[in-house]
Amino acid sequence: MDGLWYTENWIPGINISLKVKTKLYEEETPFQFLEVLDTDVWGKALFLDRCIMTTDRDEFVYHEMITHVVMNAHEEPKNVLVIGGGDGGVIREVIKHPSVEKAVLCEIDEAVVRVSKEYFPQIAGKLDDPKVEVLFADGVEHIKKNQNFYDVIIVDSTDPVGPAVGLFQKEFYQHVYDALRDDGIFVAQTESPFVYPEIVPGIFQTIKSIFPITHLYTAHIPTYPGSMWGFTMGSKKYDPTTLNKEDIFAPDTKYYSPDMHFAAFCLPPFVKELIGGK
Ligand code: SPD
Repeated sequence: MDGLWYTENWIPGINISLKVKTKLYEEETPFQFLEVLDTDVWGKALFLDRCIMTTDRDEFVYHEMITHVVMNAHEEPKNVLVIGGGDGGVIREVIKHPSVEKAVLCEIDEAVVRVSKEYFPQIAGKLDDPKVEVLFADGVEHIKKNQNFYDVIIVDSTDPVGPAVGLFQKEFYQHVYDALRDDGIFVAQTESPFVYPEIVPGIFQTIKSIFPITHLYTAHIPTYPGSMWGFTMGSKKYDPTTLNKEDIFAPDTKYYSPDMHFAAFCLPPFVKELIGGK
């Protein structure tokens, strides 16, 4: 291959390589290795510990789909917590919902916020909105201290290695349940059913053991392993699969729509089998 390429190892035998124009920034933070690259095809890309977190070109898919499915399911989300998500993409989508009074971002690594504001203003640009509070803290500790408070919790973590390991454990999901109000709903990014079939079922079953309503849904994110990406939501009351299509709010979105809301829950048989469904 000619030129400069950056490779992320997905699993043994599968990598993704992006052709790179230049490296714009790198920093060894107290939590992870952060890089910003300018790529030929994907625009600027943010990497943490050598994994793609977001790119200019496909970030909208992930940020819209992790946000609007649960935000629409809740009748009137006022207090919303985003754990992780320091690039600000989820917050940008959350505050499009007029019912939101306060959106808290709890990001453990201030460098992610600082660097995203500088290199990804179109993603991070709403982090200074007056409705937004940014906390540089451990999400696990934050939810332990805020029981029965949030309407919606969105867990926009890195993969279950490094600083995010605790965000995939049963104890954490129980704290999320406790931090939600009686009609609260949460969603987490839960990896690729295609590339990580050994971890997706365990995460799904753990969430299902805590929440009365649990669904896995997917979206197609070209730069994430396998492209087909999974999200798992757990809810105390609202079921996003039974909404009225006319009530679905898709605020200036490019991937999410009323049709995509329902389509995302249509799973191919191999994914249903993976999570023990029919
Ligand atoms: N394998 C990549 C998973 C990353 C999920 N979080 C991305 C952060 C984007 N806001």
